[in-house]
Amino acid sequence: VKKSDVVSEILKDRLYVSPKNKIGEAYAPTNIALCKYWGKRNQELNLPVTSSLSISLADKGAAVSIKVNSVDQVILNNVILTPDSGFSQRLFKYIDLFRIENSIFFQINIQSNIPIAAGLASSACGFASVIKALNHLYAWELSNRELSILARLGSGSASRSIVHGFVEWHVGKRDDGMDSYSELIEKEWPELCIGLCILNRDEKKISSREAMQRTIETGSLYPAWPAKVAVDLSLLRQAITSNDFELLGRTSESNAMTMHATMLSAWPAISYCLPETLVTMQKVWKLRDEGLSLYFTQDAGPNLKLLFLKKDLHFVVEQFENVEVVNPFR
Ligand code: 2P0
Repeated sequence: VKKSDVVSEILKDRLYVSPKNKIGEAYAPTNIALCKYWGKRNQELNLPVTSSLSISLADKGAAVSIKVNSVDQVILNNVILTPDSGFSQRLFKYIDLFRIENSIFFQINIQSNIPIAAGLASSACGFASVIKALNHLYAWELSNRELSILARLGSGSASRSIVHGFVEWHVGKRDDGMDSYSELIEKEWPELCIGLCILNRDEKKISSREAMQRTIETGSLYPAWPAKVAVDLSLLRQAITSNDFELLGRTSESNAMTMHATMLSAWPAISYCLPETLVTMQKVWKLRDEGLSLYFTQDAGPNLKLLFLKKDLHFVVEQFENVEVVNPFR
């Protein structure tokens, strides 16, 4: 099954019609996984080995506008990208799924307020906002389920960035991935805070795609990963339903540490930690020993995301220099 087969299956006779609107506009929040997506069973369609569960980051994300243009062009945060930039190429390869090449060209204007490729899921909100903007431009009126399947073709984690709130991406069983989509968990948690500890903004040296694949192929601990995810997903659902913050924090932190352990067991081993990452982890553990209800999670980069409740906001901001706080349910 190819990406284009999935697109035709979803859009059917709506594919290749002309844009209905002059401009397509959309916003998508980035998301942070509390139970991670780590490993693909199908690399073409970004089909995961396991389900995953995330929280969308409200106003941290990407706003996109797309309009028909005389040439293909990407403007990222007010800078025109050269056509051969990696970002531009990856984006238009995705756009090509929805047009007959050389028949229509687009200007894509992206405003993103998160560091690109610093392990803060920029591809997640990037592809999610682009598919939502195309949906607006063409007036396809796709459901969130269909949008999440199409966003996944751009980047796995993008399937979780269609909506705000807690989201579960169902692993699915089918080869065409029509049952591998994300869904809102209808539960709000207004006291929940996420603190973004940006320790380094450099582009990462190993992409998630490459790291996942190497972990699957050589990681001696990877076989234990699916069972760990099954347990953690169930604990997280329970934590969310019962507002049990300790359970949410403990499960999220343990899930992230286990994901990184699978990478450490690969060869050559992969570590996204910098010295600052380890120093910050130890600080979290020390504060927790002293009674603070504070946890972290880490993705494919050196930055940590802190999890805590609103009652501890002032203390956390005092303790962690430059932490940027997001309230996902504000
Ligand atoms: C996640 N990550 O669940 C995991 C945890 C990073 C660590 O999804 O190859 O950019 O585009 O499907 O979605 C980052 O990987 O990978 C990611 P592709 P993606 O958030």
